[in-house]
Amino acid sequence: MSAEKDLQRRAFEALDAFRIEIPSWGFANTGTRFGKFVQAAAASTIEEKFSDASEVHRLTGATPTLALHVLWDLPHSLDDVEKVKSLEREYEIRSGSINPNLFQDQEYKFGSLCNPSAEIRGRAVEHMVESVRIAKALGSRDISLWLPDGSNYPGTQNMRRRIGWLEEALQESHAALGPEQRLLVEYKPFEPAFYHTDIADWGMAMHLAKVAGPQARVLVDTGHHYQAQNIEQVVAWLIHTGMLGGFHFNDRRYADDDLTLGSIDPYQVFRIFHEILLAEEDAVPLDVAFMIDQSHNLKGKLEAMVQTVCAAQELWLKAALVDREVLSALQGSCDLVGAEEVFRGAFWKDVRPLIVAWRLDRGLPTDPLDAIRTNGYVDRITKERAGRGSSVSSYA
Ligand code: LRH
Ligand code: MN
Repeated sequence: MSAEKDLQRRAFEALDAFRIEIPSWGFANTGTRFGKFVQAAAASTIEEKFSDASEVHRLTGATPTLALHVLWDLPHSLDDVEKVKSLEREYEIRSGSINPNLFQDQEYKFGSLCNPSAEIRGRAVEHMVESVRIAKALGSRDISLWLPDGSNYPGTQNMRRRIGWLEEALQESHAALGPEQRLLVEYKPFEPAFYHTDIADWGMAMHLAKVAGPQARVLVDTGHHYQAQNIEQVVAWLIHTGMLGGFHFNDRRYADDDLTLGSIDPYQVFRIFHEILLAEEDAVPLDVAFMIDQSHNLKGKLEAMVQTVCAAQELWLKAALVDREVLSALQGSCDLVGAEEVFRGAFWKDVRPLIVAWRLDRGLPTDPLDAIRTNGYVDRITKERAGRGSSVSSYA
């Protein structure tokens, strides 16, 4: 087989294997604490979110599942399951990770699972168990937990006591899991708490996942790191310890900006993908969920989502084509420049012709971004959804 044919074969294999989950809230009107710029085409019903997700999957071939946030997407909890199942059938999109909402109820002012009130902690655990039940009813594997819990001023909370409450709550939540299910623990260094956050970094999340039980893993949101942190090194550690469960991909210039993947530092995503592919080549058992977690405050929601998936496919393929055998030899002989040129060279390689060939071969539009900008779907939903207005207060 010619080198060119072999390259195409490897490229097609990598793209066929690449799947990334999209967040329902990525289609909704979202904003910052300074406000929200409403888009007429934004989705506000669960049906509209499935419709938009289906359009993204139709154009990219890479997004068969939709992440759901319990209170935003199933406000009637288990009573909404049948409706979601019928939408799954209608739009051929499966429900993905189930995300509990432990951050918007007034009673969570001083925390949810870490609240000093045992009564409030109890209700927060009930919501966790309910989220597990919803996931079971939908056939979803992952319950993806992010906790805003923390404090704003030194001396106002007992941080060690809160760790104990958290361990108990996660053990109770883990106990409700079905045999195939997983509990993903997401960490974040700050916001909305600005003095301490109870699950602030990967070490804390890993400890809590281990204490929770054997089906718990750590979720890495790329936006949840201090500027100077080496995220791919965190990923390498989580792979080495068998605790990596998944990612929330987005990009940032400063903090948890939730910008579109690859818009600020595409090389960051490439370096993360390399760690995953390296582990796969080393036959390290991996079961990693790729998910997008962004808020499209200014870009058109569909456009931003399609742009994100295309960028992720491109960065995944660049990383997949790193010659890791040659790289390993150069690393072993400490040929620094040689190794760097092989590694960064792959990042600089233009893989778009290979992606176009794959899309053609798979009956997908060769340019999904141009397709969503011109195929009339956005115009149609803009008309259908116009004049509805949207609350400018809550996040999504
Ligand atoms: C918190 C977070 C979390 C989601 C939310 C929408 O910053 O990353 O994963 O629940 O964004
Ligand atoms: Mn996240």
